[in-house]
Amino acid sequence: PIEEQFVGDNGKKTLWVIFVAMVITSVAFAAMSWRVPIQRRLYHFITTLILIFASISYFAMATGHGVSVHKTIVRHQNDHVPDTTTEIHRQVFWARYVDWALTTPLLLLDLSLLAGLNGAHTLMAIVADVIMILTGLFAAFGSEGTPQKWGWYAISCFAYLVVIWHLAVNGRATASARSQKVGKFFLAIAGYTLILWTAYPIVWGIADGSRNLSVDGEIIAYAVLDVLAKPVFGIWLLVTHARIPETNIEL
Ligand code: RET
Repeated sequence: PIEEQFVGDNGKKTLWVIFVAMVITSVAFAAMSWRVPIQRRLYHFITTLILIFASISYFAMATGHGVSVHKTIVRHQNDHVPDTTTEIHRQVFWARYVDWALTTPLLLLDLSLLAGLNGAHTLMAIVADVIMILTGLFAAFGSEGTPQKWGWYAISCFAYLVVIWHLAVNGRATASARSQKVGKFFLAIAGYTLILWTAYPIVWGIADGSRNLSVDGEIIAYAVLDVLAKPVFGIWLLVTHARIPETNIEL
């Protein structure tokens, strides 16, 4: 038998709603940047860019373009009758990986600049992040329907630990060296980021990995995470940055 796991009405509606939310936030962040001198718009620039990429990716998913159908064959073994198989056809949204490959490095750049992390640590965190997303892409697409995808998943998780190490250990030290205020703010926003980002591989494992969550359920779970990781993160960063002059970076 064939089991079809496709997007439904709730999923479609959610994609459109988040697309609109991302566009509105892009415009709002651009507008916020006009209120500060052009030399001080680095965080605004990076954060607006993150929202623009997210808008494009959600548009691609909502229109049904950033998606492909995947086939997995599940074998049911039993002792008495011949083995039976189920073919699972599931929609996988590749537009997410394009989005993540661009926006997670930019989010890390925001955090690195805030912490005053040096160029070497920033670069290594970003490289590990790109490896995390690309191996996650292989987990989802390069090993369709094979158990080896969990191997790619494990590599991706390892790269994620490298990202965390750079940010949590080195970022925290440089942030608190800048000033007590910067240290406190970095601890809060990086802790928030850590919790949110860790939810992504969990959702992936349940949805894409083991196919135990419907496509609509997956869309809604990622939608909540995306709103928290981009618009909410961005507002928090830009508003607080404006109140802490020592986080300024002159271009
Ligand atoms: C994957 C699957 C493989 C294992 C790991 C993953 C991590 C993904 C992360 C995504 C973060 C996305 C964000 C989007 C912004 O809106 C690729 C899901 C570790 C951490 C923050």
